[in-house]
Amino acid sequence: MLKLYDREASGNCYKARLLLSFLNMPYERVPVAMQDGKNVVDSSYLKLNPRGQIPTLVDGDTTLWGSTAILCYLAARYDETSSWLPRDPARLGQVMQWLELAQNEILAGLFRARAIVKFGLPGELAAAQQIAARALEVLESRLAAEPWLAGNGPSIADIACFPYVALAHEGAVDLSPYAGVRQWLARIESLDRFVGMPGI
Ligand SMILES: N[C@@H](CCC(=O)N[C@@H](CS)C(=O)NCC(=O)O)C(=O)O
Repeated sequence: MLKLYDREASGNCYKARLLLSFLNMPYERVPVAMQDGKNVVDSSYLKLNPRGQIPTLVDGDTTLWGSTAILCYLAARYDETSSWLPRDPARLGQVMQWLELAQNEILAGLFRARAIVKFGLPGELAAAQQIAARALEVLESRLAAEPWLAGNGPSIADIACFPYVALAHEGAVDLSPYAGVRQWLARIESLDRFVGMPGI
């Protein structure tokens, strides 16, 4: 069975849990504790993930770390419809474009603001909130006119960008100026087999 090294409060782990739920895949969760802002891991975990972070996925002989890699793998391996990770080159490129936003402005902005406010981790809140606003403007530039980030249906682009935007309130980031983004959040939450996490 698939094994996900995980923590309930982690938005990056939640990305994997959300896709696994949409794909209706059973899996085992292995909780990783946090102490002083760092994961409590041993050398056997570092062999799986040399960064010491979560999430990490183990599927038989395949071990992958990082939410982006895990989303791509699960969709490519288990989504028989190819809708979560489209094969069409232009749409695949669009998905990758939003995965890039998820790993850059969304992490440096929305993730960091939440880490500072909710978990007391180091960082400059005002700077993180400014980057968060930039990420939300970029999302709004697409979502004001289109329902989904890439193509005309949900994909892993939406899953990758969703958690830290939906958790914006935990980083004192105001979503009220972004009507398209707020409608998109509700659209994702109304999909079949959607699951939440604490705060969502
Ligand atoms: N780019 C990575 C970021 C992973 C990440 O930041 N994980 C956090 C939890 S959300 C973590 O493990 N933090 C504790 C640590 O770095 O020791 C991803 O998307 O998976």
